[in-house]
Amino acid sequence: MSVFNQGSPHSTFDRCERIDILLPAGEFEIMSFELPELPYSYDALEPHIDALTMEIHHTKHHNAYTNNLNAAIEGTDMSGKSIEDLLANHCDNNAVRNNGGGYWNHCQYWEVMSPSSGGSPSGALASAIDASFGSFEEFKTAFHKAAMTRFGSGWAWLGIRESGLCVCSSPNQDNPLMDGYCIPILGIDVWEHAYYKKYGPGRASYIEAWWNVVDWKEVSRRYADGQ
Ligand code: MN3
Repeated sequence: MSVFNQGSPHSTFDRCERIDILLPAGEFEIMSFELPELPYSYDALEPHIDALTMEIHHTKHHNAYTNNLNAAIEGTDMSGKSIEDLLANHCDNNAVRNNGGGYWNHCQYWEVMSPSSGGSPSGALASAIDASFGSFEEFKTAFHKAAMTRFGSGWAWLGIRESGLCVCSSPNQDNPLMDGYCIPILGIDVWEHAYYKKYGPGRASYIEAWWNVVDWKEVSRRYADGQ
């Protein structure tokens, strides 16, 4: 099951039903986003991404975005809405924009990486990449450039547009779901907290190493879902 389903109202329904016995209807909050468990251990992506970076990134950074998102929507009419709804319709609220983006972006980041991955895509995704960029190598060059030229902190994305696949980047914790530019299917975190312990200021080295942990099966699944 996708981690994006965790924290939906349905996942806490049983607990809330019990709460409903104690409280008058309408006086309880059912929406709480949860920090997802990683689908692998913190050291699983070594040597490309080090264990300490993964642990801090997950338990501190992603956890903070999750908690701050819950605090931002608690007691408002945004409580109970899906993360996709919040990103598409409530990003005029800066706390939702920054922490909702941080929540979603990191959920996808953990899922599009896995040990024993790397290589190149196959099937329909490979064909789409060839059609949109010319070749897998040309796609990687475009993606690398987008990740390198994102000034300061942000993300680079591979996404689906009506015309085909695209590469783009976003600042801070923004993502393309906020303005509908594309449906992102692969995103790399280029905040320094994602790489500085191992690579120092060497963002390019981090990006090069990151290709070794991209899970193309998962990216292909996201491509199929987004069609
Ligand atoms: Mn991050």
